[in-house]
Amino acid sequence: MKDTELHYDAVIIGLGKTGLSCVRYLSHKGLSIAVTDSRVTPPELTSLKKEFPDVPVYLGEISAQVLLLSDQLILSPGVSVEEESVKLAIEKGIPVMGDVELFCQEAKAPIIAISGSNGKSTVTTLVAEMTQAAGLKTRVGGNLGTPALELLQGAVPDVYVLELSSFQLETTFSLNAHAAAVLNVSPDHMDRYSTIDNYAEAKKKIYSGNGLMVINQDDGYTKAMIDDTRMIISYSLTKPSGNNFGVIKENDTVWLCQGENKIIKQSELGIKGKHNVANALAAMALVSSVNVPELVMVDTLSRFKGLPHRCQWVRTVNKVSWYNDSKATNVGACIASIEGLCDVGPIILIAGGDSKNADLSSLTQAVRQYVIHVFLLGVDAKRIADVIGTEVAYEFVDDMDTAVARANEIATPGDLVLLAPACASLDMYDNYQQRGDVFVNAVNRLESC
Ligand code: UMA
Ligand code: ADP
Repeated sequence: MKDTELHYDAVIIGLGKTGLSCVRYLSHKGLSIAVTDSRVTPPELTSLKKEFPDVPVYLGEISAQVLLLSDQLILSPGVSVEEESVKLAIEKGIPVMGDVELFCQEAKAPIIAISGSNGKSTVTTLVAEMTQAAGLKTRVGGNLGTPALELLQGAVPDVYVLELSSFQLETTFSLNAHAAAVLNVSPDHMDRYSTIDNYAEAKKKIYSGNGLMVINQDDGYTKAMIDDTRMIISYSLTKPSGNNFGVIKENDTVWLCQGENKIIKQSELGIKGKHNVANALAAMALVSSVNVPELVMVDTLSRFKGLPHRCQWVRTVNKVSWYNDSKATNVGACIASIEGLCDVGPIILIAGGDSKNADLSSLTQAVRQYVIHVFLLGVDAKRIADVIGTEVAYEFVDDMDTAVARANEIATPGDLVLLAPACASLDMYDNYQQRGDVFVNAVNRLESC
């Protein structure tokens, strides 16, 4: 048969984790499908060939010719709707959706949905730990790692907890979350969005439907998303009003509260830093929608010590503390990291990588205030140097081992060396985990004297 005579019920664009989960889901439904990916050897090619040897695969480009053979397109989050061939298919009237849309059309349990530039994985994990500890059968995934469609397997749970990226939200239309939060909006993925307003607009889609809106009162972008006709619970790092979540300071003690009700002291949280107080408040506000008891919230918040590669203490060598925040992949996260750890001591910062075309200027103030020396690596090292200026010393290094060795040479007792790159890792590493591991291994090789 010639290509022109071919027809598919769906073409799946992208053969990463998401693409493979869509193949499994749609094949099971008996649809005729094909897969395409711009890469010649996409990550899940071997699994696809093994599990679905008969599914046609078009590699090396996303060709409009292939897309036009289909009734609908299922787009992976790593591919933009602005991709030329996808745009052309949309113009021809072919519907485009993502895996989360397919999930929403089928999900039979309430969804708690979390987005934001930073803190998503931490809050998603906290929420899931809380609902689970409260006895609710919980399935957790989405941008966190397990593709949403895989959560549909097996018995229907009591609650789904989904981390959703702006990319996933762009191609989702049927979400009606039981409770949802955009934790914050700061510049990220500016290689995919023309303005930060466009990026915030994509995130706002998480509030579609009529569920509870959880709003961060301290973030201008999320505050602007409030719909007064809806049920709203807000949180803030200030004294809360009404039934909202916030903090109350009493002498030297900071309490996380709902209204006047003091729930847990900041010092008792397993996760550290001001940004994590906000994360804890967001998690409590979200699980209040499914009646998780306060005791369960408190127990989870004191037990949960944070996810790997997020502001993680690695080691103290010669009275210098080393922290790994490889997941600080944008400017907002890097600033939160610096401000969260500034009490530990003067900071020697290791930063750089792929800035994703972000405006880096907001780094200047935090670096000048708390950082004594910066080591810069990666493709956008020079862009960061430009915003630091001459007030703080910086050096360019070729790799992480050199950054660690040089930081070790100049650090004096009481200093803190922090890997918080403010950039994605993909110019030098497979992912942020590998970057963090390279850092941790180098730190573990340092000798104490
Ligand atoms: N790609 C191509 N050509 C293609 C398809 C993809 O070059 O034809 C590239 C993309 O540009 C991207 C990479 O391949 O750099 C992966 O894209 P993908 O859509 O195949 O990704 P998946 O493996 O399916 O993983 C996705 C999420 N990845 C992205 O959104 C880029 C994962 O989030 C998520 O865990 C997974 O689905 C399950 O839901 C990762 C992520 O980095 C952690 N997310 C971004 C973030 O958190 O900032 C949004
Ligand atoms: P995400 O999944 O959105 O990337 P994570 O929970 O993995 O978020 O945290 C990544 C990094 O973002 C952390 O290591 C920290 O540097 C920063 N961060 C976490 N929570 C917040 C927050 N609420 N506000 C600002 N930065 C944060």
